[in-house]
Amino acid sequence: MFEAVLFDLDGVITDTAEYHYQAWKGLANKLGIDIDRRFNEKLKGVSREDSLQLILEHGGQTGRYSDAEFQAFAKEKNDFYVDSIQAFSANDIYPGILNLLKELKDKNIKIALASASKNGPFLLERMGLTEYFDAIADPAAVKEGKPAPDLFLLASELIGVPIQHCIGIEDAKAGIQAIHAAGALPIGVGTAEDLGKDIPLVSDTSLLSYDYLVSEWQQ
Ligand code: B16
Ligand code: MG
Repeated sequence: MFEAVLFDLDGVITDTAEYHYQAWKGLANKLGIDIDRRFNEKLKGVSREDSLQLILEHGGQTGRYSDAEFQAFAKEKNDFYVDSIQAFSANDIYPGILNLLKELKDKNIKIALASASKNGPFLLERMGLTEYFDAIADPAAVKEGKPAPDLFLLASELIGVPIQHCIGIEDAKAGIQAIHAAGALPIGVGTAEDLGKDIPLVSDTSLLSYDYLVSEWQQ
């Protein structure tokens, strides 16, 4: 049986994916680059710097800005994003997630956060979820972000559970690839079109429960 669940945050625990999108769209528009929701799928789970790089590439502006300008754009996006999440609370937890965390605690299953976001700890605090997490993998502590396996491997190491005994839950293609590469069982929140046909998928988080995870683990 699985012994731990490694959670992505944005798009799995709460709807910050939309706020990231709005913040990037604002910055991209200012730079004269148009991005839409289809393109945004590529940014999900991807670090702040890598996301900005992808947006500049998309707009044919690779290499146009100095390092200092690049960092200033990344900061501008983050400032906008951080402003937009100040009022987050327990009301913003996605359906089914609090119940799942409680069920996992009851069953003595370890819980860790494997989010690419440096704002993850702040959001868990705002939503009153910090106490459920046995560990938070720091994205700044790993060499490579998603789709590389590093963050999920770090999360499993921090809770002392071999990665092969872990389930990873993700809403992003890059995150599913990272879980696969790490060697855990991926469960996707989203569509087969975005995440692939070959993994267990739920269309929304209200369908996630301990029993559902057990049934997928036993497949
Ligand atoms: P930050 P996740 C990811 O979080 C987001 O999906 C992605 O859009 C964002 O760029 C990345 O975190 C970095 O976030 O700028 O707040 O450090 O989905 O891995 O929980
Ligand atoms: Mg995500």
